[in-house]
Amino acid sequence: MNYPKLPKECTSLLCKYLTPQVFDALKDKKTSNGFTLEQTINSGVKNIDSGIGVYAGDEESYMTFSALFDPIIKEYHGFDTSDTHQSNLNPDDLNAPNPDPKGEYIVSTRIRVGRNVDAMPLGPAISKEQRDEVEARVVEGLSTLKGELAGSYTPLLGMSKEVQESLIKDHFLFKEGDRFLDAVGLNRNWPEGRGIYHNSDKTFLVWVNEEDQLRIISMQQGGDIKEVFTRLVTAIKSIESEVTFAYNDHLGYITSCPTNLGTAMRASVHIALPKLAKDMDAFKTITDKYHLQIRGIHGEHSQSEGGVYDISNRRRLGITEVEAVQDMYDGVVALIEAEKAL
Ligand code: ADP
Ligand code: DAR
Repeated sequence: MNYPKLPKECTSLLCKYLTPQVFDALKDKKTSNGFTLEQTINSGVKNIDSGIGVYAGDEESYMTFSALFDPIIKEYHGFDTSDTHQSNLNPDDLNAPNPDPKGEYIVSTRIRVGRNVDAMPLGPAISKEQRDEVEARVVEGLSTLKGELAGSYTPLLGMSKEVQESLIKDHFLFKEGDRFLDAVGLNRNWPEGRGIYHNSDKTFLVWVNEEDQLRIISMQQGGDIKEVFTRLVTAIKSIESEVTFAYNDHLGYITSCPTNLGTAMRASVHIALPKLAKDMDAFKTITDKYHLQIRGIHGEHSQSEGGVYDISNRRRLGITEVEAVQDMYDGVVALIEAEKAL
């Protein structure tokens, strides 16, 4: 493998930290699953508009290619190699009374975590047989869900295009053919082994074998962030009684993308801020202060519509789940105050 051609306009963390020295140190290494440096960086090499540009094929990748992952993790999360991650999934520790009880600003709230099955390769390095085994084990774990969480699992294989497109349009299902995921092999054998679980009113959902092996999602209309978090925690604990998740004391919950390590949690609101949107400098001053990320309303790499934005916590590693949700909550309170002031 030769040093990749990385155009000077590339601003990803891959382009920043894959120096010729790091490349030479890593180019002949591979993990026990055979995952190579070339596979680790291929998404960022093929998609020069990546923000990060790297994915892990297994938990071991974070050690084998640490010379590249560590500076990326440090820059994205502010997290050092000597730091340890702490988890706190106790909703009692969250101070989050509904910041918009009249529903004037917050359209909907969604909190998701990524999880991967312990002792299995991650999506980029997994075989078809292993991925099918993950699907079967996760579906087994989903059968523990009771009460409002009870629901059904639908494999993507055999799902009608109409149903699939309707679920995606309504923000319930992952999109297909993501080029960033494709370049690292996360779409291999698609749609086999993939699917979606949800309860009857779609306030609780689980994506199986997309970017991570599980995306556990709680969501609802309005701004009752604490209720959404509480539902998610109840579900995580129920599934975890059957399925062991990949976790270590340094990196927390293990995910294929380094931006999701630690809590692997993204807590978001779709919020209408039409006045603030006219002054994006003021908008971004607030989101920077509260460590927030701005996305469009159809997920990552999409645009906002009608002054509605997807606002979520940016930090996921080195803070607890309660702190991640508190980051989002405190930032949303500040954004609503700024919108009101205008
Ligand atoms: P993820 O959050 O899983 O990393 P995306 O940002 O692509 O992935 O979002 C996945 C889907 O969830 C998209 O359809 C997006 O519109 C939807 N979504 C995210 N946050 C919210 C929210 N607060 N309310 C409703 N839908 C949401
Ligand atoms: N394609 C990656 C996305 C990074 C963060 N989002 C994830 N993991 N869905 C990029 O480098 O832009």
